[in-house]
Amino acid sequence: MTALKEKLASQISPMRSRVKSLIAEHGERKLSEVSVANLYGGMRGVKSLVTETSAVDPQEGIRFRGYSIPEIRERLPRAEGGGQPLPEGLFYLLLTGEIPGADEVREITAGWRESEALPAHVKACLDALPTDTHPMTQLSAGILALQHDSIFARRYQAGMPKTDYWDPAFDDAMLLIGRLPLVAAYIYRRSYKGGDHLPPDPGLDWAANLAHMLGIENPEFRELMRLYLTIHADHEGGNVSAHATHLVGSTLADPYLSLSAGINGLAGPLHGLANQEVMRWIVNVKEKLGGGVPSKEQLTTFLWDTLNSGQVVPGYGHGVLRATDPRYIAQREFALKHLPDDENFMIVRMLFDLVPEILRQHGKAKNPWPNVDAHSGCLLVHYGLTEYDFYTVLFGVSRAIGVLSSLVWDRALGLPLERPKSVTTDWIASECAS
Ligand code: NMX
Ligand code: MLT
Repeated sequence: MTALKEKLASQISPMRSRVKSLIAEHGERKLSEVSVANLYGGMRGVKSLVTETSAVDPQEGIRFRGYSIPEIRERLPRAEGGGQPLPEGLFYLLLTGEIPGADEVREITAGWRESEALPAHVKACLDALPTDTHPMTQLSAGILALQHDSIFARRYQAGMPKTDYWDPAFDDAMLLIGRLPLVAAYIYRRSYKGGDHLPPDPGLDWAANLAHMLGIENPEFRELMRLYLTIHADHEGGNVSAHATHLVGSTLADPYLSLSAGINGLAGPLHGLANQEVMRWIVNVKEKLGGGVPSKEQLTTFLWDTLNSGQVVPGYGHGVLRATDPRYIAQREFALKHLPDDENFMIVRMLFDLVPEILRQHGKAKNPWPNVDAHSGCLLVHYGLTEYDFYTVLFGVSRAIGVLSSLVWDRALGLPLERPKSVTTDWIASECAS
């Protein structure tokens, strides 16, 4: 058993007892109310899920097991000579609540990279799809093809006791996360590089190896991948990708089937797909104006055109946040350090100055500030990753770390099938009339 799995195993029994006594002592305690507006309003703010790995404060943003983004950037182990946290360290933190040392992180890198070959049937499955199939559809299909190797599914069929569920869920998470960069790079190279695939480099950490397999050998891009794959990993339990993974997992569908569901949710333009939409919006503006950095007046006109035609400004607004997303700030800091004069970054900065006031005047969005997706595209383009449709795949590879950590805890705590009660509009109307 690895040190990580041993640590996790030692935490499960005390946590089960803690939850059991909370339910026994306070089971009837009310934590949230549900209004008619909540029912029709996507349940914003209704406390109805338990997720241990992270929590989002509307003003401060994400905390991973209590640690803010500046704190994890400071405290998580880095690659030799690197300045960004390694996603391997975040995985350890999300699962255990503890900051790992370099040895623990090395063990995770080795674990993720040891079964790195992509089975032939997975390649065949992807190759059966037209190369212009959206990369997120390919990612979801690739994950489903990998499901053939699910240890959870096999052990469930063999008759595993409930108390053991977390164990193969953890093993599946390790194998699946280890293979995701291979799937992502395979999709990228078949979709955009004529199927010229690049073999993994066994000497690299997980994120740097993904950068390598994409075909971008710039050390700064490796650093960007480490940061990117860390900060996109988790955003508490109610976001669509986390919630979908958790919901499907509650049927005891294995981690592959569950993650694929989460990835399908991430592929929506109001969720992760917004990152490709942001870059598309910027390029569209540039094309219409004949290139270069638009003036503030020109950008303002385009922003109002977007709003007046009934579309959203991608990368702005949020279901929970009410301030600038700290993940946006982390990417902005990276850009200020490494690409301060980049043309697209200049436009992203101008949008930061303009959009919040315009959204306020527009008067609809509860949060006029940028979210994580407003920034990532300009960084990726800078290093040569210019295929916007691929961006959400990187988000998905990262998100797997968070949602699969949560899924392991779901199984460890024996969380049941999720099945809320639905009501009809007639029922609501008659309740309101009484
Ligand atoms: N541009 C224009 N209108 C907006 C925006 C925006 N960026 N954000 C919210 N609104 C509108 C929203 O469409 C709604 O309009 P209506 O009443 O006509 O339905 C109104 O403002 C109230 O929405 P909110 O309560 O502020 O936002 P909600 O919680 O429903 O949705 C988002 C949150 C993120 C879906 C929404 O802000 C949005 O569509 N943003 C643009 C897409 C985006 O950036 N998504 C990525 C989110 C982060 N991620 O990776 O998942
Ligand atoms: C996320 O990272 O999942 C997004 O910011 C959306 C959310 O939290 O609802």
